[in-house]
Amino acid sequence: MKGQIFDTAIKPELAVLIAADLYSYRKGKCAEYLEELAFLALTAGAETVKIFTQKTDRPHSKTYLGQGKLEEVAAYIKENEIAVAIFDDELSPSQTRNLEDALVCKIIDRSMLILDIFAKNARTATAKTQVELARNEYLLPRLTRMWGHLDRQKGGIGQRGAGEKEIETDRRAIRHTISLLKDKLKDIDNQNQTRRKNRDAMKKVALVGYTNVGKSTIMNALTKAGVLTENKLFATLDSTARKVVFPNPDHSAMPITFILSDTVGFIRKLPHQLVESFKSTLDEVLDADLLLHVVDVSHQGFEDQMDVVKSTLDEIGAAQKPTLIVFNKIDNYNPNPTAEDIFEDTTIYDLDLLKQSWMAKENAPVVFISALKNENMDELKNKIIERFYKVNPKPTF
Ligand SMILES: Nc1nc2c(ncn2[C@@H]2O[C@H](COP(=O)(O)OP(=O)(O)OP(=O)(O)O)[C@@H](O)[C@H]2O)c(=O)[nH]1
Ligand SMILES: [Mg+2]
Repeated sequence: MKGQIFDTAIKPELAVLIAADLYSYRKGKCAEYLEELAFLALTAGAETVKIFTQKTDRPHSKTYLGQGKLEEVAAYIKENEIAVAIFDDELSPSQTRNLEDALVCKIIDRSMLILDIFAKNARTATAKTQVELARNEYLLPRLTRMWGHLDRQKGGIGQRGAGEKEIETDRRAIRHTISLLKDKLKDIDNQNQTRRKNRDAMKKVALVGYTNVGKSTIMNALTKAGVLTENKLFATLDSTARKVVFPNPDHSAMPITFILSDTVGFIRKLPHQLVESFKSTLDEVLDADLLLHVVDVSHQGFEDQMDVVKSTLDEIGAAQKPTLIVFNKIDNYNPNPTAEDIFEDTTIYDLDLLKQSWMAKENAPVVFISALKNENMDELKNKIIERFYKVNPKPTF
């Protein structure tokens, strides 16, 4: 909270979070979304000191919040020297401009926040290029706002012409950057395709799932790849591929070998510019023979997260892939109201019941594990093997 002494050299920026609590949301949904937004803010380096919500049909078209709520937020920001207001939706350029005027602090929307985290976490040339492209695409329609704002600050008269000329120059510069980045990504794409062709003879398995569910932890447990795992969002931005060798259950046969890849996590309202520019990374998913859809079963909103993953897979054209659902973090599982909804006839909401319910509910096979505590990892291995036999009646391992 404010006034706390931080032992890190960089002091986090103080932030307020703002969300429209839509009448269409089920109970508890807005709070869950805000918890995620606070986690995103923390990952980006901001400390949430206060949350504002407004019950509404839809966010106000000009100012996101209604007049009364806006004044309340403005007074709080002024009184508490808040540096940044973070909104749980993508704001239009004009909403951002109006909010800057009303709140007199930095205005960040959900898309910008996610882009910022991606920029912070990008390590390789590919990830950096992809993020840079997405940021420029996001920026292009917002340039007018930046110059328009400056014009008004300077009084406007006599500045307008110069401002517009500058906007045009900047727009041209950004368009040029975008086309250079696209060319660069095309080259990277071609190299990746060649690399993938070289492993065409091998079976491919890809880890997919919401961010922070434990994909990289599973990758490391199965391959000792040493991929960074962190209790932060979007720790992984690049796909890592490793060869995995399992002993064949039929001991006389050849060991089972496949390529396992770990890739970028998904999130609710992932900015479409990022989905677009991460296409080449997500090709790993399209190229896979089997998807391991990893779910954090200890997260209250895991069912919503599964829906987000399914619709993102649909968006990239991978919805029909053979899939094994891997419920992870069973060590951390706590019976919660979501489980209560599922098992309304019983008062025991233990893991076994959850397993039975999901096995019946999902068409795809499921497995429950803890990658961190190494629980049920053999079952996961067996299910992967079984799945291959099912996909290819005559396995080619
Ligand atoms: N309790 C518990 N924690 C786990 C388990 N598996 C992973 N974690 C923790 O969950 C956090 C996220 O793990 P990662 O493997 O980085 O998750 P990820 O899906 O790769 O996340 P991104 O790359 O950020 O999308 C880390 O703090 C892990 O230690 C598990 O089985 N149980
Ligand atoms: Mg990861």
